[in-house]
Amino acid sequence: MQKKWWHNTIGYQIYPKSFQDTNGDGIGDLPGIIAHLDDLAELGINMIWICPVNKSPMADHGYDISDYDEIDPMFGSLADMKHLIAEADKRGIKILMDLVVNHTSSEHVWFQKALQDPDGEYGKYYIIREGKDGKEPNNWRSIFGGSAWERIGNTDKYYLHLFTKWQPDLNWENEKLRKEIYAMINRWLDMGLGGFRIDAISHLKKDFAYQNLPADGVDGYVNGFPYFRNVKGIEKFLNELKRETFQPHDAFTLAEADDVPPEELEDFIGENGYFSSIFDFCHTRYHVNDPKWKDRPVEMINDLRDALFKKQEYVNGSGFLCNFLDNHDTSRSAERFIPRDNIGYHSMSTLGSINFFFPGIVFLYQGQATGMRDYRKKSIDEFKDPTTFNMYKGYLQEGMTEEQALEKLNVESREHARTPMQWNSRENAGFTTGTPWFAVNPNYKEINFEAAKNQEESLYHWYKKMIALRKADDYRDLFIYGDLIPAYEKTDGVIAYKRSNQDRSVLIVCNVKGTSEKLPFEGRVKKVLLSNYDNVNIGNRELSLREYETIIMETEK
Ligand code: TEU
Ligand code: CA
Repeated sequence: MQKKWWHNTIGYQIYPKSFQDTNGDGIGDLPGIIAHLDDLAELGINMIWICPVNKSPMADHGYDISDYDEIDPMFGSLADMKHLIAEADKRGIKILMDLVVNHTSSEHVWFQKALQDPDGEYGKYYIIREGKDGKEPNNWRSIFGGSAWERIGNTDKYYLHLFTKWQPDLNWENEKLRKEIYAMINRWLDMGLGGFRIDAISHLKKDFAYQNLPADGVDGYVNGFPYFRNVKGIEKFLNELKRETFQPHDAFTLAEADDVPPEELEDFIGENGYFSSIFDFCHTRYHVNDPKWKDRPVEMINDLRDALFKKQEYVNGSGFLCNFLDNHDTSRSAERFIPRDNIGYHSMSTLGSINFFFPGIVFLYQGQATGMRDYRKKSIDEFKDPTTFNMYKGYLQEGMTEEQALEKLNVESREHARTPMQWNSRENAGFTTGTPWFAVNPNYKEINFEAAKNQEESLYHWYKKMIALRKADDYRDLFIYGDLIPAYEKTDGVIAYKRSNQDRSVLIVCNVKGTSEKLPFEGRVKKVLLSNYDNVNIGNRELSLREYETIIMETEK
């Protein structure tokens, strides 16, 4: 495999609105990111992905861009962005911006012109169709709920929006539009960005038959994924996008591409793939909204383990998946995988280890290494996101009471990970001196970055040690290029694997449950590299693990 500069990526995702405010308006900003670069460098981070900071009316918190070439004044200026890139560079950190090109904001000048003249030049930048019998062109449901079509004024024309109605989908079939997008991407890459995280890229191509389908919900709409996700023909756009922009810049690209069929993984992330890496979501499906997983039983961990290993088997060394646990669209992973009463240092450090040493690259989300938790809301008014409100409406439509709907959102809403970053125990967790745009979790007095850093045994130090190990001269190559060999796959609640190359072999054993376990152990320990308890119990042919114990050890070859 050809070695690339980004193969040893230890990434960190920033949700800028909630990271650090520096001017007291209650909203995080670019100077706030600059202020914490030293903290991130100290943790061992070498790549930062920042969720969108372009000019935006913020209908979807920045995923609705109204000017690709501007930074939204809420976050700062273009000069701040350049300053950030330069300051990060000094610390060996590359910056990724979020590239949102499946859709724009409805306030983008292209769309405004399209509205004025739907049949004109800019009408062709979007997907505009005639209605049928006074209704939408078809009954696709938007990914965020409701119809995927919105009527244009009093005309009989509709535009397509897979996400909110404030995010009209771009028409990638139009070459002129594609050229504009490529030029814009190149302008950013010329500024010295490391590359991009690429939003919702699997939706670029739509099946243009636009047929009505039998409804699958009380709303009369249908989930249209087969018609607008990974649709045949998308490869033409993805290849061209890479050739015209990323490739000549040797940029790193991390695509949000859900559900890529296993046989196409090589096309996506192989040596000549469209992207450097993709986010793999196989583990985010395990959600407590499924009654089966409500109490986070050990069977869920078994299932999760099988899904993780299966995915790696599919990739089979042909590319680098991004192995992450948390992001801005999910509740915190600890809440999803660990029974509530068991959440603590041991369980969270163990959870953090289950895929940390997998082949692929690592991405942490802000607050993950600090142990931040979900903040349960007492009223629907405390939420901020259009998708949450759509879900709420849907639940009421299905006949749930307001309490039931709220209870569901308290576990399901994608906003949970967006509460402000908890830096210290001072007012508003040190996030802002003003009024935070989204309420700070009141647990910040105990759970915060400063406290975690000052504690000897903390999640922060666990992550820091894991990062240092992944980057250590003696082990780096093993963790990047070594083979992955699953271990103890039949033991309930254990996720274990070996990484091995011709020189070394490291075994990672995670007991992801609240009870102890004894495992047969034939190998010879060369060195215990990391353990989340004070000592380890490795006996004669036996490995004793306490609840949520994790051991990482080098064994004799
Ligand atoms: O999320 C995209 C998203 O919701 C879909 O990728 C969906 O999960 C998937 O396609 C199902 O297959 C991204 C951002 O992360 C999110 O915050 C934005 O709201 C959204 O795009 C729209 O830009
Ligand atoms: Ca601010």
